[in-house]
Amino acid sequence: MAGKPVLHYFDARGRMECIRWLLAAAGVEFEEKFIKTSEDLEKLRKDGSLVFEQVPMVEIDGMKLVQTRAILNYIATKYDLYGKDMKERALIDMYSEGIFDLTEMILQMAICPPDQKEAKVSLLKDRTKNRYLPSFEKVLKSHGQNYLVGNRLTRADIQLLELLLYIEEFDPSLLAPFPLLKALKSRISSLPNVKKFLQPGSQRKPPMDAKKIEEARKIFKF
Ligand code: GTS
Repeated sequence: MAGKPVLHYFDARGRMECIRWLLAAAGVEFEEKFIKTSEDLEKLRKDGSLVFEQVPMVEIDGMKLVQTRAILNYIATKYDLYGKDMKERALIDMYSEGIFDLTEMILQMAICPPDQKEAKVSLLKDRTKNRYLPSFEKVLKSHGQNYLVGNRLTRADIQLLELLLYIEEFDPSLLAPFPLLKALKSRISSLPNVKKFLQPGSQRKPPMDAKKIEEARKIFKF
């Protein structure tokens, strides 16, 4: 039997967190090897473990996979969280990409220079209130189902839950006008695997504080 997937990344959310979420929601146990210094990253590069010299990297089923979306696609396919046919998959991809766009804005805001912060916060609030949350609320309203696609759990729901939790952390009032999204959030949060991942002590990561950001800067040289 294949061993647990091994996740190689910095000990923080970043691009790996959506992968942790998907594995956890699928009920898959995983190990983590944390990159603590630029030498650790260099070692992985020298080993030939990183196709494009970047992380996240996940060892799974005898492969060393990089590129966040490729990793998520593989896990979603393997654990049947990717819809039942091409059309469902196209919808899932479309929603996932929207979720990536807003999640990326949130992650970028956390590490942006202080003089850009106000503008980023204001754009983020605007996009959340006026573009992304209304769009997802409209999708749920249009079909009246319990999940975004095909009336069953897919990777899009998991990614959306992760995003909604970040939004709530950033400004809880932003979620208030969206009853269907709030209901989706509670529904997915109460699924047993997800509930477990939400408990303290799980492999879910907290927001980055100033010390973590500094560590990340040293490793990834941004
Ligand atoms: N397209 C890649 C993905 O989605 O996985 C981008 C990966 C990426 O930029 N990784 C950064 C990295 O390895 C680390 S992080 O931004 O995800 O924290 N940077 C080092 C480098 O040399 O690019």
